Amino acid sequence: APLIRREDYTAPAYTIRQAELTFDLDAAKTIVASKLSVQRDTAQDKQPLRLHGEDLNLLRVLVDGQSVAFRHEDGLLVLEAPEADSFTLEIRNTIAPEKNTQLSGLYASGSGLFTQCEAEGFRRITYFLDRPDVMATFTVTLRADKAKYPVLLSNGNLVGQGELDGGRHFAVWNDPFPKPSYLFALVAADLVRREQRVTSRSGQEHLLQIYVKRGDLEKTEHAMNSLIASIIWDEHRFGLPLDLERFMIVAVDDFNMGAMENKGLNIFNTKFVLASPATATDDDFDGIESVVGHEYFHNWTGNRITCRDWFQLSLKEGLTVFRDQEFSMDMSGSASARAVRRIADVSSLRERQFTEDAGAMAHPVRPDAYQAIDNFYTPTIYEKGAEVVRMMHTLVGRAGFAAGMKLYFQRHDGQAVTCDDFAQAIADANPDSTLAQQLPLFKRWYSQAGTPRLQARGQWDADNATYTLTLSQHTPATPGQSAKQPQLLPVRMGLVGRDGQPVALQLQGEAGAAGTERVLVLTEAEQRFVFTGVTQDVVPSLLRGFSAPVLLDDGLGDAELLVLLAHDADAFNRWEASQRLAVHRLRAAVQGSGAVQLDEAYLGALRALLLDPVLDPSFKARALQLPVETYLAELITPVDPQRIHAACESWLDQVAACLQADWAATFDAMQVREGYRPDATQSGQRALANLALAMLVRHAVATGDAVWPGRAFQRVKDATNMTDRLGALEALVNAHAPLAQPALERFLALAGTEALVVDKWFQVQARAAEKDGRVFARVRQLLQHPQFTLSNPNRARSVLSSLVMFNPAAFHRSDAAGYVLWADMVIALDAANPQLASRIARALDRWTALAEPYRSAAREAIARVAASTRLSGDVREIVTRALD
Ligand code: B3K
Ligand code: ZN
Repeated sequence: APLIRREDYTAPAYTIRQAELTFDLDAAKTIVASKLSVQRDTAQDKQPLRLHGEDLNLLRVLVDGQSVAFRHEDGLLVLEAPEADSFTLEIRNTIAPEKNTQLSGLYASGSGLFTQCEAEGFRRITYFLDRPDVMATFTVTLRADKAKYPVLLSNGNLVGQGELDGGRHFAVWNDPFPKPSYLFALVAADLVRREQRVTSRSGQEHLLQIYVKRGDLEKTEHAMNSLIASIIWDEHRFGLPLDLERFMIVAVDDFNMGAMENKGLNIFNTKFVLASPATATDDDFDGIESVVGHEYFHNWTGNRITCRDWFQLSLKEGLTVFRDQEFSMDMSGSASARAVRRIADVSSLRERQFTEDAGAMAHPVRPDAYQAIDNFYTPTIYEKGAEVVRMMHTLVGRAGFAAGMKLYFQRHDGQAVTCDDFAQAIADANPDSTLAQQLPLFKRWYSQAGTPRLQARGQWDADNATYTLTLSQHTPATPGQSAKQPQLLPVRMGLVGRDGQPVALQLQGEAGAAGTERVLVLTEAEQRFVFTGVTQDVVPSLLRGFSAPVLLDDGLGDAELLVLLAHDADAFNRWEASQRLAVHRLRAAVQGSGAVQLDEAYLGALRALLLDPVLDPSFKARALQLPVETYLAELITPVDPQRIHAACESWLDQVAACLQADWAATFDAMQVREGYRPDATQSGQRALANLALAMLVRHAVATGDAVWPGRAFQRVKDATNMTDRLGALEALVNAHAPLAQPALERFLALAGTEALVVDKWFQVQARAAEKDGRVFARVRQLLQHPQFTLSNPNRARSVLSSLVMFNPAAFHRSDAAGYVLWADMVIALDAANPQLASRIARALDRWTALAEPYRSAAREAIARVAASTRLSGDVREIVTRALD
C-alpha cells in the first residue's frame, strides 16, 4: 500500500452537496442506488472526477441522466470531467453484506445488517468522495423484507415509511446536517427498543432510543441513564445542546471496536451497552458510561466540527477523550473519587501509550504519514491527544478553556478543520496565557513523537533558606525522528516538609501571596526555579495530577517517597509514591536475585495505607496494586518478561503473607450490605474486597489452607453481582487453586447464553497469572473450545488479546511457542478481518527492547508474518514498521 503523507493534502476538486441513497437490502445481495449532486471547485484546474470504491459490483453510471465513459484506476472509479460545473451523478451497484467479514462497510451480524464507515468503510457501500472534508446532506430510503428486518434505521429524522408488495416495507430518513460519509450509518434488523423523551433547557423535545436484541431490554437502563447524563453534562459544562430530534443507539454483537458516533445513530459493541448487576462488573458499568458519553460528545466535537483529513484525527478523538474523562470525573462525585479516575486514566495511558511511544509504531499526535488509516486509531491519537488538550486546559484554566471552546464553535461550526485551528481558538480566547505566548512551542506536542523524560533535582540551601529546583528535559529518538526539541511542560507541584506539612511557594523575584501549589512551565531544555523562605528541607511533589504526559525522574529515594505516600496533599502523587516504592523493589529483584525482599518500613507503610480510616477503599485498592507487567517492562530494560513476572509474584506472595490478618479484616469490613449500585462508593468497596480476597486465596494456596479458597468458591456460586463473582473466580484462577477448575465450570454454567459473560470466562483464563506454562497450555485448549470463534471480535480478543497484549509471562516463552501461535493467528485472522488482525499484530511492537532469547525469536516470528504473500495493507504496515 502506498504511503499517504500529510504534506500532500489538497482540497477536493469536487464536492458532494446532497446524497440520495436507496438500498434494497438483502444479506446476500444488496442493491445500492445513489444520486449525488456534485459540484466542481472552479478555483482549481479541471480534473477528472475520481471516486473511491472497494469490493463493489458496478451496474451503471449516469451524469445528468446520460451514460458516460469511466475507467478503474488504482482502486478509483475515474470519470472525465463533465462539461457542467454542477451535475447529478447516478450510480447503481451491488454489494454482498454476508460475505463482508472485515466488518467495515455494510455487513451481517446475526440476522441483522449493520454499517461501520469510519474511516474508509463508506467506499465499500458505494462509489463516493469518501474523505472527511466532503460533507453532504443525506436522504436515505431503505427497503427490505419486513419479517426479517422489521427495524430500518438511518441518520437523522424518519420522514416516511410504509408497506411494499411481497412482504417488504420501507423507511425514508433525512439528515439535515451536512456530514462526511464516515458518519453515515444504517441498520436493518429485528430489534426491540427502550425509549425516553427528554426536554432540553431550550424547551426542545428529543426522542432517545436504544435498540437491542430481544431479551436484552432490561440490560439497557444504565446506558439510557448514561445518555441522559451526557446530554445534561454537555449542556451544563460546555453549553452544547443536543441538536437532533432523535438520538439512537444500536447494539451489535460483531463489532471491531467499542462504538461509533454516526450522526444521530450511534452503533455500539454490545459490550458498551448491555449491563445488569448479574452480567456486568463495576468496570463494565463505568465503561458504558464513558463510551456512551464519548460517542455522544462527538456529536459536537467530531460531527458538527469534523476533521479536514485523517491526519487530524486527534482533533476529534483527543478532544472527545478529554471530554469523556472530565464527564466521568464529574459523575464520580467526591474529590477522592475524581483522583481515582485520574489514576485509572493515567495508568491506561502509561500501559498503552507509553509503550506505543517507545516502540516501532511510535507516531506524533498528528502523524505525518500512514499506509492504513485504521492502524492510527491508537492510544497516541486518543489518550496522548487527550493529555495535550488537558495541558491546554491547565495553561488557560477552566473558564479560559470554556471560552476557547466557544470561540472554536463560533469559528468552525459546520466545517472540516485541523488541529492547528483548535489550538489557535483556545489561544486566541486567552491572549494573555502562556499557551498564547508560546503557541508554536506548545504545538510540538502535535508534531513530536516519543515520551519526554523530565528530570528534576532539588537543592535546599539552609543558610539562604532557598530551595532550587532544576528541571531538564529530553525526548528519545523515535522511528523517523532522530533529533527532538524541548517541549512545553506544565509541572503542577508543591513542596512537602519532612513533617508532611505543605510549604508556601514563593519564587525568587515574585511578589504576592504564596500558595502551596502552583504550575511551573518548563519551556527550555533546562531551567532553574528558586523558592525563597524555605526554612526546612523539603520533598518535591512534582507533576501533580500528572500535569504532563512524561516520564519523571526526580531522584527521590525511599525515605522521601514514604513521606509523599503518607502526606502528599495530592492524591495522585500519593498513589504515585506507592507505585514508585514498589517499582524500586521490583527492579532490584529483576536485576538481582529474582525475588523481592520487602523491608519492615515498606510493609508498615502498606499496612498503614490498608488500615487508614480516612482513605477511600477505591484509592487503597489502586495504591496496593502493582503496575501492570507491560508498563514495568518500560521501566526495567532490557525486558525479561519472565523475571518481571517472577518478581511481581514474589511481591504478591510476601504482601499476602505479611498482611494476612489485615487482608482478612479488610475483606470482612468491605462487604456491601445494601442493594447493588455501580457507584464510586460501592465499587470502591468491592474492588478492595476483591483485592483482599485475591491475597487471602493466594496465601491459603501457598500454605495449604482450605478456608479462603472455599469461601471464594462459595462466592462464585452465590454472588449476587458479577463484580463479586468474577473477583472470586479470578482469585482462584490466578492462585492456581485446586478449586479453580470447578469454579470455572460453575461460572460457565451460570453464564448460559450471555455472550459477554462467556467472554469473561475466556478472558479470566487467558489473562491468568502464568505458572509453569499452564496458562499458555490452557489458551491452546481454549482456542479449540466449542464456544470459541475467531469471527466474533469480542470472543477472539477475549483469548488472543488477553494472551498477547495483557499476559506477557504467558506469551513471551523461552521456547518461542507464544510467538509461533501469534504468527499463526495474525495470518489466519488477517484473511478475514484485517483490522482485528492488525491489533493483534501490534503485540510485538517492542520486540527490540526484549532480552534474549525472546528478542531473536520474536524477530523471526515477525519476519514469518512479513513473508506471507497475502497480507492486508493493515498488517503489512505493522510488520514492516516492526522490522525497519
Ligand atoms: N470514531 C470511532 C472509531 C472508528 C475506528 C475506525 N477503525 C469510535 C470513537 O472513537 O468514538
Ligand atoms: Zn472517538
